[in-house]
Amino acid sequence: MKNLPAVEAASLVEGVRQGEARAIARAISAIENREPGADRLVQELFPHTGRALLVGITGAPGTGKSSLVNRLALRYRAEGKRVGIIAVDPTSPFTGGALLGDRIRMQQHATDDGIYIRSMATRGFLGGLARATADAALVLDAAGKELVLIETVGVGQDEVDIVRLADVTVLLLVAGMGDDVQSFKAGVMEIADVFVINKADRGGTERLESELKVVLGLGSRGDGWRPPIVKTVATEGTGVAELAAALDEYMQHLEKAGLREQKRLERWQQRLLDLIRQQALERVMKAGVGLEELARYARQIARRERDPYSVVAELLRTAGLAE
Ligand SMILES: Nc1nc2c(ncn2[C@@H]2O[C@H](COP(=O)(O)OP(=O)(O)O)[C@@H](O)[C@H]2O)c(=O)[nH]1
Ligand SMILES: [Mg+2]
Repeated sequence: MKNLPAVEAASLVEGVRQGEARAIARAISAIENREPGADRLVQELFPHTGRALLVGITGAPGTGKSSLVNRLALRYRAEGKRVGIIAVDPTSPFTGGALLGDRIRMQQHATDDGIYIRSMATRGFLGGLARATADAALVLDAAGKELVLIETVGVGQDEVDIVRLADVTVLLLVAGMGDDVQSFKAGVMEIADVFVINKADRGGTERLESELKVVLGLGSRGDGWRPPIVKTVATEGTGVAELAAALDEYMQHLEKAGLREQKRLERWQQRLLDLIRQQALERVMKAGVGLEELARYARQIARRERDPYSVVAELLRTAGLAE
């Protein structure tokens, strides 16, 4: 594990606040790699955060998330807003197509200081991915990005956790991609504030829209918001203005209903729980309990040689977390 020296940390804080791309990159790497000093860095950046709007963009691989994020970013840039992009798409860095897409996107924005793009490694996090992403978003917030777009694949608990830290969440669907509305995990459906049917240049869009309307019509949300459906052609930028308007409307709805603060509090409460869980787990692992030891305990418990509670009590004691 690398180390983040205090001197470097101090200059990083300054660099990030100036919006310097190199400092932002270094800070996010320190967070990703869990370098000693990374928590401290986030602590020092924290008072300079709280202004960015976090937009989560989720959907199955290939639905056009990257393309849409790209278009949204261009639109916000045209309005003079500074934009940060975090791509947490595990298919992104490893598959040729997506990588190419990301490269093109990088080049397009390479000369623009007002935009910063980062993809997050998605392996070896033991559930810490949501935390790393949340902290990366804080870095971009401290760097003065007014919008932080977070692209994530809409599967798995990690992704749901990531999406939960956004102020507003967009779910992309595409007609005929097998992501039939009924088959969608309830969790993902509930999480989306705005639905996008992308690739509207292809057939089946109307049908998917009416199916979606039926499903959405079945339930009502506690916050009184009726999630709109926006049709887009991300590759051409069609519908992107409507999407931006829908995001605005949602934020205004929250404001009017007096819910913005409440949502923020709920999010921090959730993040506190995540942090406690994560740090306790890290402490236990640092005390030498790895996957092998866990497997050994699991065997003992399965054979009824031990019970799970005494094992956990022992682990917490080993980590110095219990008497
Ligand atoms: N026809 C059509 N193709 C699209 C549209 N949006 C994205 N694509 C294509 O779909 C593929 C996947 O897009 P990408 O943005 O990488 O999807 P992601 O995996 O969700 O990030 C790429 O080849 C895009 O060019 C669209 O609106 N219409
Ligand atoms: Mg992508």
